[in-house]
Amino acid sequence: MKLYVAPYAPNPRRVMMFLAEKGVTDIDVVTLNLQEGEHRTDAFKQKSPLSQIPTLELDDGRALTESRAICTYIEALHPEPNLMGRDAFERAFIEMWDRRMELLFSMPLMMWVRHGNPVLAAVERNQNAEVASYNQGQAMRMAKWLDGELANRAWIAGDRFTIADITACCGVDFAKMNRWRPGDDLPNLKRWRAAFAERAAGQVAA
Ligand SMILES: N[C@@H](CCC(=O)N[C@@H](CS)C(=O)NCC(=O)O)C(=O)O
Repeated sequence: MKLYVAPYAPNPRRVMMFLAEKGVTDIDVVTLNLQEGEHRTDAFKQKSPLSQIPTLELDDGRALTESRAICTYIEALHPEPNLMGRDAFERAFIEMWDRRMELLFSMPLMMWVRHGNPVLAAVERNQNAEVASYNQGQAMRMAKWLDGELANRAWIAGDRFTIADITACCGVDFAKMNRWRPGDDLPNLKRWRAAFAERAAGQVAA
């Protein structure tokens, strides 16, 4: 199998962190240069019609895009350590937290960076300062709420590490490009990020 990624890109990093936690090393990682549009070639669109990464290409030529779908596939191939839930309730509970982290936290953080950081002008070709500002506000409100949630537990979906932690971390780390990271005003989020750094997923370069 081949996994198409790019340096600094948060969604491919989500999959790379998932693989690191699983200890999976038998996937070829292919690095694309987004600034030079290597993901927009006709050949790559055959694999990823929306020109997005991560893209996982199976040995038989079938492909998956969408980071969470790729993680679901990896979880099925490598069930341990479990990152997406063991029974019906836990699977749904972790999915609930993962979707909250993706849609309500990491997405606004990423949109803030994509629309607000000049370094990404070649990738986000319609940068809009108002979009950046709106998403920054959404993300900061969510960060405060999440900080309160983490006052009473170690990890985002409970007392064990799951995909929801990986998803949140992708957004948090991407926002470093806009010089933001959880500080002393968000002590529980800061503690959570420090604990993340000790794990296998925490060793995957941002
Ligand atoms: N929902 C998708 C989002 C994928 C995505 O936005 N990937 C970015 C990199 S982080 C990308 O391919 N950007 C290239 C572009 O938009 O031109 C997922 O979770 O995989």
